[in-house]
Amino acid sequence: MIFRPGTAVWVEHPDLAWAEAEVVSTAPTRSSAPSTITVVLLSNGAKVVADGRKVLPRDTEADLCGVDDMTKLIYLHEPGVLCNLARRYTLNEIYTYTGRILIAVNPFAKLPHLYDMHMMEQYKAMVGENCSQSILVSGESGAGKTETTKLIMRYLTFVGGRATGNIRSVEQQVLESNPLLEAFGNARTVRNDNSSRFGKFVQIQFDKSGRISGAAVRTYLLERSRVVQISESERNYHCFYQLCASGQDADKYKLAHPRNFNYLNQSHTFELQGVSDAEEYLKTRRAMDIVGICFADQEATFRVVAAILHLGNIEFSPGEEFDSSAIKDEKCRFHLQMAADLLMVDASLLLSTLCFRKIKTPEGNIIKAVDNSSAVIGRDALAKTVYARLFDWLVDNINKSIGQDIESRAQIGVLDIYGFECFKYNSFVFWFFFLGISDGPPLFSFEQLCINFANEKLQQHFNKKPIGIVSLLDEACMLGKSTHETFATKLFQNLRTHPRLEKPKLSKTDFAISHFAGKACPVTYQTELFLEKNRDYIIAEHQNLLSSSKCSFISCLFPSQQNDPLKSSYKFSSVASRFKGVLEAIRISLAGYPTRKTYSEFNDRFGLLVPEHVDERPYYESDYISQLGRTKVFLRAGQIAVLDSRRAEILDSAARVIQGCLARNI
Ligand code: AD9
Ligand code: MG
Repeated sequence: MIFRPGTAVWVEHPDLAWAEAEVVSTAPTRSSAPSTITVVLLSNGAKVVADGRKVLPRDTEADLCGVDDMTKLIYLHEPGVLCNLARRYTLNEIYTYTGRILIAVNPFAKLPHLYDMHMMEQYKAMVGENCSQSILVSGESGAGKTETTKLIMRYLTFVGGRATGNIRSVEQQVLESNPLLEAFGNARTVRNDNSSRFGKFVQIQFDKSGRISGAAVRTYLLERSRVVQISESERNYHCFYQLCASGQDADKYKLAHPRNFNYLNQSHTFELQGVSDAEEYLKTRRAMDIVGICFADQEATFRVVAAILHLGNIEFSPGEEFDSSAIKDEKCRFHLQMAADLLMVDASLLLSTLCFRKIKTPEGNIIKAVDNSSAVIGRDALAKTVYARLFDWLVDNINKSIGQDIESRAQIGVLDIYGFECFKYNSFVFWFFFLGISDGPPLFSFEQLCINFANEKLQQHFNKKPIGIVSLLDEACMLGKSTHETFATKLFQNLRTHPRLEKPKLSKTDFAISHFAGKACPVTYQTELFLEKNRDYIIAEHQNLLSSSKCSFISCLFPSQQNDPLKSSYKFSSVASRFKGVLEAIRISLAGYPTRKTYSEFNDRFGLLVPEHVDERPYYESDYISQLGRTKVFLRAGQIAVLDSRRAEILDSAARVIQGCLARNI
């Protein structure tokens, strides 16, 4: 686009992202070289030479308070959008529409006036068109998705509530499912003190009169690795710290400060600013009461949480035999006994489950000792599995107790997933790399691939190919002989030419994807545990151990496979393919005609472009205007700038004519 001197523009700026400027001159373009534009910055009067491609038109007539819908912006480009959001943000107007999308800017402060009864009443007007709807909350980690989801749920329970005052009403149960799931599924990360480590889809069901009649909560891909492994300045799931701070209950389970437990002391962050874990524990118990989890089940739940902490403190040393392992010392024996007692299983069976493995051979089964590092891996696998089953049990219980309205035809679904994660640029992982503490660039795991993949789908920038990473992974998992090496080889063979897949030079089995999260973000993944994690299976010994528990709560978490007709079939189910279910639920329609103006607004601004003023080309030509509606003109992105530049040309030449006339007359 050609800018004439004096045109108001935005230029890219290293500190401010975009700065307001005015064009001074444009260097003539030679051949295919990009043009350069000299501009003067409004902030300090400095002259800057900018790349012509990084200069965008600026609307000098824009309202200083901003507009409540981005589609009202004259220029719908990055600086226009950011400037509008910034203007509104200073006025505590954190919500802005973009057609059917609502943008929320995280205020990091309580703004109660936005959510009070008075405000909710104002939005109560429409009981809708009696058809189901979905709300998708998307954004980077820490952007405010979960808080927004909770506000949406609060609003929906307000408009659809029965106002019975009953503390165990459906709407109250729906609301209280949030703190409960957060206690078990949220944790502190470098980006967010209360980061969701699972995806959540809540369907609120309404009856014919528009009242809430039931709800269903579905969760996706809890980050299991966090149970046994946490990075510096992060925390494990909140419930562990809550239980440790619970006073009497902690004593009952022989728990102490989190620093005493391997699963919590890998990071030195034990407390959260402004949060009392003891108080949070009481809130979690209260939420369990409201959701309808009986006292005995609440006790069993926390017994399992305590058992996991003790399990993590069972350490091993090399056994007497070659490549075998034994419990390290008396302290570890105490934790073994505690874990076994809390899980109500036999302590020696627990120990042998960790130190031995049954191997099938053509000659029959043999029992083989495992070395101490394999025993640790087995211990961690057991802790992760138990925790994941406990989490699933909580979700099932919430659903059972809230109850489903199977007759409901109108539902509102709210999807809250974890945000895009790439710590390379701004996290401790990056800095550790520089400081030499870590021995390589940050590598990411299977969970991050699923998270980032889902976020890409949200952005509609991932071109799904018939053969993709997930389908290759599923195929590898179905073939018994596959290893992560064969999977990586297959991946590079099949997707060799994919522009967004790269093979890092120093590894045969890692792969890098250039994700799109608003900007290109290259992320390197390690395939080592991909197959194992995707298979979602449980080690047979672990299954046998836990289904032998004398506590029915625990044995029910691990129903015996033989008694379960569904499980005994060899049907393959992969974590990644189930996750693609959630992806299919996602529909974002990108507006094809983002700029909308009423005919009168359009005529006020561009009326002077009508044919008699310009040339014989028709005014409403398809180059400019993509669609004409009944009351509005719909334009493709960028078309307003083209029209504006023609308008400026005409105004300029008109001004020259007037100046000429005036000069002659003077
Ligand atoms: V993650 O992908 O789960 O790591 P979210 O869910 O996007 O992330 P979250 O909703 O947890 O972020 O918000 C992070 C923090 O921002 C909250 O703990 C609040 O302190 C803050 N926040 C977010 N939205 C609001 C709001 N509407 N009002 C006030 C907010 N504070
Ligand atoms: Mg969240």
